[in-house]
Amino acid sequence: MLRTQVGIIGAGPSGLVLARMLALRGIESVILESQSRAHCEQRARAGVLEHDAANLLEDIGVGERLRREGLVHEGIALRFAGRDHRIDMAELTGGRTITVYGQHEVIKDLIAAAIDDEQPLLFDVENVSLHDIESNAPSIQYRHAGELRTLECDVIAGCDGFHGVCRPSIPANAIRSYSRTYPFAWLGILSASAPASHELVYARHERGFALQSMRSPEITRLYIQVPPNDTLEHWSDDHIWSELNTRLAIDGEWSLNEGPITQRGITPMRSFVADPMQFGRLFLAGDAAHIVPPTGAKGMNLALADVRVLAAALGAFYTKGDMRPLDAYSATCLRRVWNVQRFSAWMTQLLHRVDGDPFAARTQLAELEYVTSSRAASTALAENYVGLPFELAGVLA
Ligand code: RFL
Ligand code: PHB
Repeated sequence: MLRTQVGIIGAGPSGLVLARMLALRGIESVILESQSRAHCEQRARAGVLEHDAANLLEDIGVGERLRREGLVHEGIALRFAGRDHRIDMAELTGGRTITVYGQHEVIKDLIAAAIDDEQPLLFDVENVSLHDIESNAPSIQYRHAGELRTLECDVIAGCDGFHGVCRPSIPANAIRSYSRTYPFAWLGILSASAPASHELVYARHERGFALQSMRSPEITRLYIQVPPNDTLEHWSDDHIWSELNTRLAIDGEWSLNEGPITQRGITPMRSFVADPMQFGRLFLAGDAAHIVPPTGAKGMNLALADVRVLAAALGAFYTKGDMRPLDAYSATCLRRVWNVQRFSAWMTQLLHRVDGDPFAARTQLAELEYVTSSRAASTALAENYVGLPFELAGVLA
């Protein structure tokens, strides 16, 4: 039998950052992760850190490589009707920026720091199950290295992503979920070639959405909108490049730098919120509690915002015996979650093609023209994209 204060399930951004923030407050935790370390460190996912998310990683002591290798961007381009329209985010938000740094790089830095600090962190854990979550003494059962074990704790943090075991451990009548699926998915590739633009390009085209992002000055990350049930077998390399070239075409000089495709995948798009994000002594954070479509680049950022609230609430619980911030955890997080859902759904409808809806196509173009010509509308996009401050009170009051 093992004991800790906080049992954390999942070593994604939310679980690893939570453990670190707790350790900095003198609170013990154990992280249980079902995948191998190599798998966690290689999974290609998010790429954009909001202004305050990058600062948070620096504040908790894992910002050294991020500051050295991360690419700070002051603007993004919206590309439509053959032209680029730059949104100068820094100028519109009083100097706030985003940092382009792959999620798997964040994960590598967090795992290295956890190991340096002797943070208990088990990979390749199987058969995880939660017990007595309504009591003050919940526990987690799991199998590791062939042995069945039990971890007793005061609190469980469910940081195990959308397909994890934590959310389904909450009785169905104690949780409500809200969801929306979209009639499209994203096909994403990594190309071993230099990005053709040094800022992100979000393109709206009659044939569908396309995005040019990057991972480094040598690696381009590209996405295209595809039908929801599409599979990679339909997409030869030539087909992918020709579609990217068509959708990202612009009047005048511009062409993509094509290179070897080193990774590819298709991601379905959904919006999802579980309410409440807590039940008894189980607290859900990150993708375990909510999913946003990737158009706003918000998933990892929202996960970090959740665990920041949870770490502070657990701090109040352990140092002062004050349960109130923990009791308010879900309500505190959901304010930000719904605002980010709103923004992500808005960005999605602004840029994607909806088959058979010419009216939507025309209002979409009108909205893009408005967003790129009105300072008020550009500012609304910019302040949400770089991320609203973690303390929302002053913004949404
Ligand atoms: P994660 O990262 O899914 O981590 C959950 C961890 O839990 C483990 N796990 C379990 N462990 C133990 N027992 C079990 N039963 C378990 N079940 C699962 C998993 O192996 C995993 O290690 O969730 P977390 O920490 O909440 O982090 C969320 C983010 O990963 C996610 O929101 C982002 O990747 C979303 N996202 C983006 N977010 C951004 O902020 N900016 C972006 O630019 C951005 N782009 C993206 C994205 C996600 C994408 N995909 C592939 C979904 C682009 C894409 C294509
Ligand atoms: C990425 O670089 O992977 C990326 C960038 C912006 C998004 C989504 C993904 O909106």
